[in-house]
Amino acid sequence: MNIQNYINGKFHNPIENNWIDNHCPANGEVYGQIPNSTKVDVENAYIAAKSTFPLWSQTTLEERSRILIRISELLEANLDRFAAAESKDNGKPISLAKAVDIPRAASNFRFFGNAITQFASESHESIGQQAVNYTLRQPIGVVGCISPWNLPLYLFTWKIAPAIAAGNCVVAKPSEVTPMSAYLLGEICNEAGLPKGVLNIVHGLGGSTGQAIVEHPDIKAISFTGGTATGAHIARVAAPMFKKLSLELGGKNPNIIFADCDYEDMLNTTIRSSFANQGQICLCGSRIFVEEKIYEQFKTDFVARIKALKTGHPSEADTNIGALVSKPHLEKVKEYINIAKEENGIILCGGNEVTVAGYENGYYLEPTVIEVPNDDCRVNQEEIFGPVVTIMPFKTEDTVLQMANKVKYGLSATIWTNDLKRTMRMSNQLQAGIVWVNTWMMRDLRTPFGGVKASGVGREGGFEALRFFTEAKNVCIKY
Ligand code: TXE
Repeated sequence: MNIQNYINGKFHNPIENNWIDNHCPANGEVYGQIPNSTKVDVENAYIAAKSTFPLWSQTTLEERSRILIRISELLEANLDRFAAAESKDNGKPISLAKAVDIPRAASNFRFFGNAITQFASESHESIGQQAVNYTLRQPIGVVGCISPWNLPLYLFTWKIAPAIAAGNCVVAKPSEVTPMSAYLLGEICNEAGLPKGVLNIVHGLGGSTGQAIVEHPDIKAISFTGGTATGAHIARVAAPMFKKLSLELGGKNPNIIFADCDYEDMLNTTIRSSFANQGQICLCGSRIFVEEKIYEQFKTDFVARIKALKTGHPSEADTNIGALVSKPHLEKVKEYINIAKEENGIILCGGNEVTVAGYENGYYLEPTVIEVPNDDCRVNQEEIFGPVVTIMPFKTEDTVLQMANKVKYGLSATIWTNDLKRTMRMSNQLQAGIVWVNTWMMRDLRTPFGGVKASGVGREGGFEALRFFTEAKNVCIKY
Protein backbone atom coordinates (compact mmCIF):
# COMPACT_ATOMS: atom_id res chain seq x y z
CA MET A 1 0.00 0.00 0.00
CA ASN A 2 1.38 3.41 -0.97
CA ILE A 3 0.98 6.30 1.38
CA GLN A 4 0.97 10.07 0.91
CA ASN A 5 1.82 13.21 2.80
CA TYR A 6 -1.02 14.81 4.77
CA ILE A 7 -0.91 18.57 4.24
CA ASN A 8 -3.70 21.05 4.84
CA GLY A 9 -6.18 18.25 5.48
CA LYS A 10 -5.52 16.54 2.14
CA PHE A 11 -3.34 13.70 0.91
CA HIS A 12 -0.59 14.57 -1.57
CA ASN A 13 2.16 12.82 -3.49
CA PRO A 14 5.64 14.25 -2.87
CA ILE A 15 6.32 17.18 -5.19
CA GLU A 16 9.30 15.53 -6.86
CA ASN A 17 7.52 12.20 -7.08
CA ASN A 18 10.35 10.33 -5.32
CA TRP A 19 9.46 7.29 -3.25
CA ILE A 20 11.02 4.96 -0.69
CA ASP A 21 10.26 1.24 -0.39
CA ASN A 22 8.50 0.17 2.77
CA HIS A 23 9.51 -3.30 4.01
CA CYS A 24 7.44 -5.69 6.09
CA PRO A 25 9.78 -6.97 8.85
CA ALA A 26 7.85 -10.23 9.24
CA ASN A 27 8.69 -11.45 5.72
CA GLY A 28 11.22 -8.96 4.37
CA GLU A 29 8.99 -8.04 1.42
CA VAL A 30 8.40 -4.57 0.03
CA TYR A 31 4.72 -3.94 0.53
CA GLY A 32 4.37 -0.32 -0.42
CA GLN A 33 6.07 2.96 -0.98
CA ILE A 34 6.25 6.14 1.01
CA PRO A 35 7.02 9.71 -0.08
CA ASN A 36 10.68 10.69 -0.14
CA SER A 37 9.74 14.28 0.66
CA THR A 38 12.02 17.23 0.02
CA LYS A 39 12.39 20.70 1.46
CA VAL A 40 9.57 21.86 -0.81
CA ASP A 41 7.10 19.39 0.75
CA VAL A 42 8.18 20.53 4.21
CA GLU A 43 7.73 24.16 3.13
CA ASN A 44 4.21 23.38 1.90
CA ALA A 45 3.43 21.73 5.23
CA TYR A 46 4.84 24.76 7.03
CA ILE A 47 2.74 27.19 4.95
CA ALA A 48 -0.42 25.20 5.73
CA ALA A 49 0.44 25.17 9.44
CA LYS A 50 1.41 28.84 9.54
CA SER A 51 -1.77 30.01 7.83
CA THR A 52 -3.93 27.97 10.22
CA PHE A 53 -2.05 28.95 13.35
CA PRO A 54 -3.72 32.17 14.33
CA LEU A 55 -7.20 30.70 14.03
CA TRP A 56 -6.40 27.45 15.81
CA SER A 57 -4.65 29.22 18.69
CA GLN A 58 -7.80 31.30 19.19
CA THR A 59 -10.22 28.37 19.47
CA THR A 60 -11.63 27.87 22.94
CA LEU A 61 -10.09 25.24 25.17
CA GLU A 62 -13.41 23.39 25.17
CA GLU A 63 -13.37 23.20 21.38
CA ARG A 64 -9.79 21.92 21.24
CA SER A 65 -10.52 19.47 24.00
CA ARG A 66 -13.62 18.19 22.23
CA ILE A 67 -11.72 17.52 19.00
CA LEU A 68 -8.81 15.78 20.73
CA ILE A 69 -11.17 13.53 22.65
CA ARG A 70 -13.01 12.76 19.42
CA ILE A 71 -9.72 11.68 17.80
CA SER A 72 -9.15 9.43 20.79
CA GLU A 73 -12.58 7.84 20.40
CA LEU A 74 -12.06 7.25 16.71
CA LEU A 75 -8.71 5.60 17.36
CA GLU A 76 -10.41 3.29 19.82
CA ALA A 77 -13.14 2.51 17.32
CA ASN A 78 -10.46 1.67 14.72
CA LEU A 79 -8.27 -0.33 17.11
CA ASP A 80 -8.07 -3.46 14.97
CA ARG A 81 -7.19 -1.61 11.78
CA PHE A 82 -4.49 0.47 13.44
CA ALA A 83 -3.05 -2.48 15.36
CA ALA A 84 -2.82 -4.57 12.20
CA ALA A 85 -1.10 -1.73 10.32
CA GLU A 86 1.34 -1.08 13.14
CA SER A 87 2.21 -4.74 13.57
CA LYS A 88 2.78 -5.21 9.83
CA ASP A 89 4.91 -2.09 9.57
CA ASN A 90 7.01 -2.61 12.69
CA GLY A 91 7.10 -6.38 13.28
CA LYS A 92 5.70 -6.10 16.81
CA PRO A 93 3.25 -8.79 17.98
CA ILE A 94 -0.28 -7.78 17.15
CA SER A 95 -1.26 -8.58 20.74
CA LEU A 96 1.09 -5.83 21.90
CA ALA A 97 -0.12 -3.30 19.34
CA LYS A 98 -3.71 -4.02 20.42
CA ALA A 99 -3.11 -3.99 24.15
CA VAL A 100 -0.54 -1.22 24.41
CA ASP A 101 0.45 0.87 21.40
CA ILE A 102 -2.86 1.91 19.91
CA PRO A 103 -4.75 2.27 23.23
CA ARG A 104 -1.89 4.45 24.45
CA ALA A 105 -2.09 6.64 21.32
CA ALA A 106 -5.81 7.08 22.06
CA SER A 107 -4.99 7.88 25.70
CA ASN A 108 -2.49 10.52 24.59
CA PHE A 109 -5.22 12.45 22.79
CA ARG A 110 -7.76 11.97 25.59
CA PHE A 111 -5.26 12.93 28.27
CA PHE A 112 -4.07 16.14 26.62
CA GLY A 113 -7.62 16.97 25.55
CA ASN A 114 -8.49 17.01 29.24
CA ALA A 115 -5.18 18.41 30.52
CA ILE A 116 -5.42 21.58 28.46
CA THR A 117 -8.62 22.54 30.25
CA GLN A 118 -6.76 22.28 33.58
CA PHE A 119 -3.55 24.00 32.53
CA ALA A 120 -3.33 27.01 34.83
CA SER A 121 -0.67 29.67 35.01
CA GLU A 122 0.65 31.54 38.01
CA SER A 123 -0.12 35.00 39.24
CA HIS A 124 1.68 36.92 41.99
CA GLU A 125 0.61 39.96 43.84
CA SER A 126 3.77 42.02 44.39
CA ILE A 127 2.95 43.38 47.81
CA GLY A 128 4.53 46.74 48.59
CA GLN A 129 5.06 47.48 44.91
CA GLN A 130 1.38 47.86 44.13
CA ALA A 131 1.61 45.54 41.19
CA VAL A 132 0.26 42.24 40.10
CA ASN A 133 2.15 39.82 37.89
CA TYR A 134 0.60 37.10 35.87
CA THR A 135 1.96 34.60 33.38
CA LEU A 136 0.54 34.03 29.94
CA ARG A 137 1.21 30.61 28.43
CA GLN A 138 1.12 31.31 24.71
CA PRO A 139 1.44 28.73 21.94
CA ILE A 140 4.72 28.90 20.07
CA GLY A 141 3.34 28.87 16.52
CA VAL A 142 4.46 26.14 14.17
CA VAL A 143 6.31 23.31 15.88
CA GLY A 144 8.09 20.21 14.56
CA CYS A 145 7.58 16.68 15.90
CA ILE A 146 9.94 13.90 14.80
CA SER A 147 9.41 10.38 16.06
CA PRO A 148 11.13 6.98 15.83
CA TRP A 149 10.12 3.51 14.68
CA ASN A 150 9.94 1.51 17.90
CA LEU A 151 6.59 2.70 19.26
CA PRO A 152 5.37 4.44 16.13
CA LEU A 153 1.89 5.83 16.90
CA TYR A 154 2.44 5.86 20.66
CA LEU A 155 5.39 8.28 20.42
CA PHE A 156 4.09 10.24 17.41
CA THR A 157 0.90 11.14 19.28
CA TRP A 158 2.77 11.72 22.56
CA LYS A 159 4.19 14.80 20.84
CA ILE A 160 1.38 15.84 18.54
CA ALA A 161 -1.43 15.72 21.10
CA PRO A 162 0.09 18.24 23.58
CA ALA A 163 1.39 20.43 20.74
CA ILE A 164 -2.09 20.77 19.25
CA ALA A 165 -3.82 20.99 22.63
CA ALA A 166 -1.61 23.97 23.50
CA GLY A 167 -2.78 25.79 20.34
CA ASN A 168 0.19 25.17 18.02
CA CYS A 169 0.09 23.93 14.46
CA VAL A 170 2.38 21.04 13.65
CA VAL A 171 4.69 19.75 10.95
CA ALA A 172 5.37 16.14 11.91
CA LYS A 173 7.49 13.34 10.54
CA PRO A 174 7.17 9.73 11.65
CA SER A 175 10.04 7.34 11.08
CA GLU A 176 10.47 6.35 7.45
CA VAL A 177 10.72 2.75 8.67
CA THR A 178 7.22 2.76 10.23
CA PRO A 179 5.06 5.44 8.59
CA MET A 180 1.77 3.55 8.26
CA SER A 181 -0.13 4.36 11.45
CA ALA A 182 0.77 8.06 11.17
CA TYR A 183 -0.63 8.01 7.66
CA LEU A 184 -3.91 6.49 8.88
CA LEU A 185 -4.09 9.12 11.62
CA GLY A 186 -4.64 11.83 8.97
CA GLU A 187 -8.00 10.31 7.99
CA ILE A 188 -9.04 10.11 11.63
CA CYS A 189 -8.15 13.76 12.22
CA ASN A 190 -10.32 14.83 9.29
CA GLU A 191 -13.19 12.70 10.55
CA ALA A 192 -12.84 14.17 14.04
CA GLY A 193 -13.14 17.69 12.64
CA LEU A 194 -9.57 18.85 13.27
CA PRO A 195 -9.32 21.97 11.12
CA LYS A 196 -7.13 21.51 8.06
CA GLY A 197 -3.56 22.69 8.52
CA VAL A 198 -3.42 22.09 12.28
CA LEU A 199 -1.57 18.82 11.76
CA ASN A 200 0.60 18.22 8.71
CA ILE A 201 2.45 14.94 8.24
CA VAL A 202 5.43 14.74 5.90
CA HIS A 203 7.05 11.39 5.20
CA GLY A 204 10.65 10.82 4.26
CA LEU A 205 14.23 10.22 5.32
CA GLY A 206 15.75 11.70 8.46
CA GLY A 207 18.71 13.30 6.74
CA SER A 208 16.56 15.16 4.20
CA THR A 209 12.90 15.51 5.29
CA GLY A 210 13.68 15.51 9.02
CA GLN A 211 16.63 17.80 8.52
CA ALA A 212 14.44 20.25 6.54
CA ILE A 213 12.06 20.48 9.52
CA VAL A 214 14.91 21.10 11.95
CA GLU A 215 16.55 23.66 9.63
CA HIS A 216 13.34 25.55 8.93
CA PRO A 217 13.89 29.02 10.39
CA ASP A 218 10.24 29.52 11.36
CA ILE A 219 9.59 26.16 12.99
CA LYS A 220 10.47 27.38 16.44
CA ALA A 221 10.42 24.23 18.54
CA ILE A 222 11.38 20.63 17.86
CA SER A 223 10.26 17.65 19.87
CA PHE A 224 12.40 14.67 18.90
CA THR A 225 12.61 11.06 20.02
CA GLY A 226 15.29 8.84 18.51
CA GLY A 227 18.93 7.89 18.69
CA THR A 228 21.43 9.84 20.79
CA ALA A 229 23.70 10.61 17.80
CA THR A 230 20.75 12.04 15.86
CA GLY A 231 19.69 14.06 18.90
CA ALA A 232 23.18 15.57 19.19
CA HIS A 233 23.11 16.44 15.48
CA ILE A 234 19.68 18.09 15.79
CA ALA A 235 20.89 20.11 18.77
CA ARG A 236 23.84 21.40 16.73
CA VAL A 237 21.64 22.39 13.79
CA ALA A 238 18.97 24.02 15.97
CA ALA A 239 21.24 25.90 18.38
CA PRO A 240 22.16 28.87 16.14
CA MET A 241 18.43 29.48 15.57
CA PHE A 242 17.71 29.33 19.32
CA LYS A 243 15.00 26.74 18.89
CA LYS A 244 13.28 25.19 21.84
CA LEU A 245 14.27 21.52 21.95
CA SER A 246 12.94 18.47 23.69
CA LEU A 247 15.17 15.46 23.05
CA GLU A 248 14.19 11.97 24.21
CA LEU A 249 17.16 9.77 23.33
CA GLY A 250 18.62 6.37 24.03
CA GLY A 251 18.94 4.36 27.20
CA LYS A 252 20.95 1.56 28.75
CA ASN A 253 18.83 1.07 31.79
CA PRO A 254 19.80 -0.94 34.86
CA ASN A 255 17.42 -3.51 36.31
CA ILE A 256 18.69 -4.07 39.86
CA ILE A 257 17.43 -7.16 41.65
CA PHE A 258 17.90 -7.61 45.41
CA ALA A 259 17.42 -10.96 47.14
CA ASP A 260 14.55 -9.62 49.28
CA CYS A 261 12.27 -8.87 46.33
CA ASP A 262 8.97 -10.60 45.47
CA TYR A 263 10.69 -13.17 43.30
CA GLU A 264 7.85 -14.33 41.04
CA ASP A 265 6.64 -10.82 40.33
CA MET A 266 10.21 -9.74 39.59
CA LEU A 267 10.78 -12.68 37.24
CA ASN A 268 7.61 -12.09 35.22
CA THR A 269 8.22 -8.37 34.92
CA THR A 270 11.90 -8.83 34.09
CA ILE A 271 10.96 -10.98 31.10
CA ARG A 272 8.78 -8.11 29.90
CA SER A 273 11.27 -5.36 30.67
CA SER A 274 13.94 -7.30 28.78
CA PHE A 275 12.06 -8.41 25.68
CA ALA A 276 8.82 -6.48 25.21
CA ASN A 277 8.68 -5.17 21.64
CA GLN A 278 11.79 -7.31 20.89
CA GLY A 279 13.71 -5.18 23.40
CA GLN A 280 13.24 -2.15 21.17
CA ILE A 281 11.98 0.23 23.85
CA CYS A 282 14.20 2.98 25.16
CA LEU A 283 13.00 2.05 28.69
CA CYS A 284 13.89 -1.65 28.52
CA GLY A 285 16.03 -2.85 31.40
CA SER A 286 18.89 -4.10 29.26
CA ARG A 287 21.48 -4.41 32.06
CA ILE A 288 20.39 -6.84 34.74
CA PHE A 289 22.29 -6.82 38.04
CA VAL A 290 21.37 -9.57 40.49
CA GLU A 291 22.39 -9.83 44.14
CA GLU A 292 24.92 -12.62 44.47
CA LYS A 293 22.79 -14.65 46.94
CA ILE A 294 20.11 -15.36 44.34
CA TYR A 295 22.20 -15.05 41.17
CA GLU A 296 22.43 -18.75 40.24
CA GLN A 297 18.76 -19.34 41.02
CA PHE A 298 17.74 -16.32 38.94
CA LYS A 299 19.93 -17.37 36.03
CA THR A 300 18.36 -20.82 35.90
CA ASP A 301 14.77 -19.59 36.20
CA PHE A 302 15.18 -16.64 33.84
CA VAL A 303 16.77 -18.68 31.07
CA ALA A 304 14.15 -21.44 31.44
CA ARG A 305 11.33 -18.90 31.07
CA ILE A 306 12.96 -17.26 28.07
CA LYS A 307 13.39 -20.56 26.30
CA ALA A 308 9.62 -21.03 26.57
CA LEU A 309 8.87 -17.76 24.74
CA LYS A 310 7.60 -18.06 21.22
CA THR A 311 9.38 -16.13 18.50
CA GLY A 312 7.05 -16.02 15.54
CA HIS A 313 5.00 -14.13 13.02
CA PRO A 314 3.67 -10.94 14.61
CA SER A 315 0.09 -11.59 13.50
CA GLU A 316 -0.17 -14.86 15.47
CA ALA A 317 -1.94 -14.31 18.76
CA ASP A 318 0.49 -16.43 20.81
CA THR A 319 3.69 -14.81 19.51
CA ASN A 320 5.78 -13.29 22.31
CA ILE A 321 8.71 -12.09 20.23
CA GLY A 322 7.98 -10.71 16.78
CA ALA A 323 10.38 -9.46 14.11
CA LEU A 324 13.02 -6.77 14.51
CA VAL A 325 12.17 -3.58 12.70
CA SER A 326 14.55 -3.77 9.75
CA LYS A 327 17.35 -5.75 8.16
CA PRO A 328 20.04 -3.14 9.03
CA HIS A 329 18.81 -3.10 12.63
CA LEU A 330 18.92 -6.90 12.82
CA GLU A 331 22.51 -6.79 11.52
CA LYS A 332 23.44 -4.18 14.13
CA VAL A 333 22.02 -6.29 16.96
CA LYS A 334 23.75 -9.45 15.68
CA GLU A 335 27.03 -7.56 15.54
CA TYR A 336 26.68 -6.85 19.26
CA ILE A 337 26.28 -10.57 19.93
CA ASN A 338 29.62 -11.10 18.13
CA ILE A 339 31.18 -8.32 20.16
CA ALA A 340 29.94 -9.99 23.35
CA LYS A 341 31.69 -13.23 22.38
CA GLU A 342 34.93 -11.37 21.62
CA GLU A 343 34.67 -9.74 25.04
CA ASN A 344 34.36 -13.15 26.75
CA GLY A 345 30.66 -12.83 27.39
CA ILE A 346 28.82 -16.13 27.82
CA ILE A 347 25.65 -16.53 25.75
CA LEU A 348 23.30 -18.21 28.25
CA CYS A 349 20.48 -18.49 25.72
CA GLY A 350 19.61 -17.23 22.26
CA GLY A 351 22.16 -15.50 20.07
CA ASN A 352 20.89 -16.81 16.74
CA GLU A 353 18.54 -15.75 14.01
CA VAL A 354 15.23 -17.61 13.92
CA THR A 355 13.73 -18.97 10.73
CA VAL A 356 9.97 -18.76 10.92
CA ALA A 357 8.38 -21.27 8.53
CA GLY A 358 6.74 -19.51 5.62
CA TYR A 359 8.46 -16.21 6.44
CA GLU A 360 12.09 -17.16 5.89
CA ASN A 361 13.16 -13.63 4.95
CA GLY A 362 11.78 -12.01 8.09
CA TYR A 363 14.07 -10.36 10.64
CA TYR A 364 13.78 -12.68 13.64
CA LEU A 365 16.28 -13.10 16.45
CA GLU A 366 16.17 -15.32 19.53
CA PRO A 367 15.82 -13.55 22.87
CA THR A 368 19.39 -13.47 24.09
CA VAL A 369 20.96 -13.34 27.55
CA ILE A 370 24.66 -12.57 27.86
CA GLU A 371 26.51 -13.14 31.11
CA VAL A 372 29.17 -10.45 31.10
CA PRO A 373 32.57 -10.71 32.83
CA ASN A 374 32.52 -7.05 33.89
CA ASP A 375 30.33 -3.99 33.59
CA ASP A 376 32.77 -2.06 31.39
CA CYS A 377 32.40 -4.22 28.30
CA ARG A 378 30.79 -2.68 25.22
CA VAL A 379 27.62 -4.77 25.34
CA ASN A 380 27.08 -3.46 28.84
CA GLN A 381 27.76 0.15 27.92
CA GLU A 382 26.28 0.71 24.45
CA GLU A 383 22.63 0.75 23.48
CA ILE A 384 21.83 -2.42 21.53
CA PHE A 385 18.08 -1.84 21.27
CA GLY A 386 17.16 -5.43 20.53
CA PRO A 387 16.16 -8.65 22.31
CA VAL A 388 19.50 -8.80 24.12
CA VAL A 389 20.19 -8.31 27.82
CA THR A 390 23.32 -8.62 29.90
CA ILE A 391 23.42 -10.09 33.39
CA MET A 392 25.98 -10.08 36.15
CA PRO A 393 26.00 -10.53 39.95
CA PHE A 394 26.71 -7.89 42.58
CA LYS A 395 27.61 -8.00 46.25
CA THR A 396 26.65 -4.68 47.81
CA GLU A 397 24.31 -1.77 47.30
CA ASP A 398 27.26 0.57 46.79
CA THR A 399 28.89 -1.46 44.07
CA VAL A 400 25.66 -1.91 42.13
CA LEU A 401 24.86 1.77 42.39
CA GLN A 402 28.25 2.63 40.96
CA MET A 403 27.84 0.19 38.09
CA ALA A 404 24.29 1.36 37.41
CA ASN A 405 25.44 4.96 37.04
CA LYS A 406 28.60 4.16 35.10
CA VAL A 407 27.09 4.56 31.61
CA LYS A 408 26.68 7.62 29.43
CA TYR A 409 22.89 7.24 29.49
CA GLY A 410 20.37 8.06 32.21
CA LEU A 411 16.83 7.34 31.11
CA SER A 412 15.26 4.88 33.54
CA ALA A 413 16.22 2.43 36.28
CA THR A 414 14.36 -0.37 38.01
CA ILE A 415 14.95 -1.64 41.54
CA TRP A 416 13.48 -4.83 43.00
CA THR A 417 13.50 -4.82 46.81
CA ASN A 418 11.18 -4.73 49.78
CA ASP A 419 13.55 -2.65 51.87
CA LEU A 420 12.06 0.84 52.14
CA LYS A 421 15.22 2.58 53.29
CA ARG A 422 17.21 1.05 50.48
CA THR A 423 14.51 2.10 48.02
CA MET A 424 14.82 5.69 49.18
CA ARG A 425 18.64 5.71 49.13
CA MET A 426 18.86 4.16 45.69
CA SER A 427 16.08 6.25 44.11
CA ASN A 428 17.80 9.41 45.27
CA GLN A 429 21.15 8.43 43.84
CA LEU A 430 20.36 6.67 40.58
CA GLN A 431 21.14 8.91 37.62
CA ALA A 432 17.91 8.54 35.68
CA GLY A 433 14.80 10.46 34.67
CA ILE A 434 12.53 7.67 35.94
CA VAL A 435 13.02 5.12 38.71
CA TRP A 436 10.63 2.21 38.97
CA VAL A 437 10.49 0.24 42.20
CA ASN A 438 8.98 -3.25 42.03
CA THR A 439 7.45 -2.55 38.63
CA TRP A 440 8.42 -1.51 35.12
CA MET A 441 6.94 0.84 32.54
CA MET A 442 3.98 1.69 34.68
CA ARG A 443 3.06 5.08 33.32
CA ASP A 444 0.82 7.82 34.65
CA LEU A 445 0.57 10.43 31.91
CA ARG A 446 0.63 13.26 34.45
CA THR A 447 4.24 12.50 35.39
CA PRO A 448 7.32 14.07 33.80
CA PHE A 449 9.04 11.84 31.27
CA GLY A 450 12.60 12.18 30.00
CA GLY A 451 16.21 11.41 30.71
CA VAL A 452 19.48 12.83 31.96
CA LYS A 453 23.01 12.66 30.52
CA ALA A 454 23.03 11.27 26.94
CA SER A 455 19.38 10.21 27.29
CA GLY A 456 18.26 13.70 26.45
CA VAL A 457 17.18 17.10 27.63
CA GLY A 458 13.75 18.37 28.59
CA ARG A 459 10.70 16.62 29.93
CA GLU A 460 7.45 15.67 28.29
CA GLY A 461 4.30 14.29 29.88
CA GLY A 462 1.56 16.05 31.80
CA PHE A 463 1.91 19.80 32.21
CA GLU A 464 5.62 19.51 31.36
CA ALA A 465 4.64 18.85 27.76
CA LEU A 466 2.20 21.77 27.74
CA ARG A 467 4.96 23.97 29.17
CA PHE A 468 7.34 22.84 26.44
CA PHE A 469 4.83 23.65 23.72
CA THR A 470 4.10 27.16 25.08
CA GLU A 471 6.13 30.28 25.79
CA ALA A 472 5.71 31.84 29.21
CA LYS A 473 5.16 35.59 29.16
CA ASN A 474 5.18 37.61 32.35
CA VAL A 475 2.80 40.57 32.46
CA CYS A 476 3.38 43.07 35.29
CA ILE A 477 0.62 45.61 35.99
CA LYS A 478 1.17 48.43 38.43
CA TYR A 479 -2.00 49.71 39.99
O1 TXE B 1 17.06 6.46 14.80
P1 TXE B 1 17.14 7.93 14.31
P2 TXE B 1 17.46 5.12 14.02
C1 TXE B 1 18.29 4.28 19.02
C2 TXE B 1 18.61 2.81 18.85
C3 TXE B 1 18.80 2.68 17.39
C4 TXE B 1 19.48 3.99 17.08
C5 TXE B 1 19.34 4.45 15.66
O2 TXE B 1 19.81 2.50 19.51
O3 TXE B 1 19.58 1.59 17.04
O4 TXE B 1 18.86 4.92 17.91
O5 TXE B 1 18.00 4.29 15.22
C6 TXE B 1 14.69 11.08 12.12
N1 TXE B 1 17.20 15.46 11.24
N2 TXE B 1 16.88 4.56 19.06
O6 TXE B 1 18.59 5.32 13.05
O7 TXE B 1 17.97 8.04 13.08
C7 TXE B 1 14.37 9.74 11.54
O8 TXE B 1 13.91 9.84 10.21
C8 TXE B 1 15.94 15.26 11.64
C9 TXE B 1 16.35 4.88 20.34
O9 TXE B 1 16.24 4.58 13.45
O10 TXE B 1 17.49 8.74 15.48
C10 TXE B 1 13.31 9.26 12.51
O11 TXE B 1 12.07 9.86 12.19
N3 TXE B 1 15.42 14.04 11.83
C11 TXE B 1 15.04 5.54 20.23
C12 TXE B 1 13.83 9.77 13.84
O12 TXE B 1 14.69 10.85 13.51
C13 TXE B 1 16.21 12.97 11.64
C14 TXE B 1 14.10 5.01 19.23
C15 TXE B 1 14.62 8.75 14.67
O13 TXE B 1 15.62 8.22 13.86
C16 TXE B 1 17.55 13.13 11.24
C17 TXE B 1 14.77 4.74 17.97
C18 TXE B 1 18.04 14.44 11.04
N4 TXE B 1 19.30 14.68 10.65
C19 TXE B 1 16.11 4.49 17.95
N5 TXE B 1 18.10 11.90 11.14
C20 TXE B 1 14.33 5.82 21.53
N6 TXE B 1 14.92 6.67 22.35
O14 TXE B 1 13.24 5.36 21.80
C21 TXE B 1 17.14 11.00 11.46
N7 TXE B 1 15.99 11.65 11.75
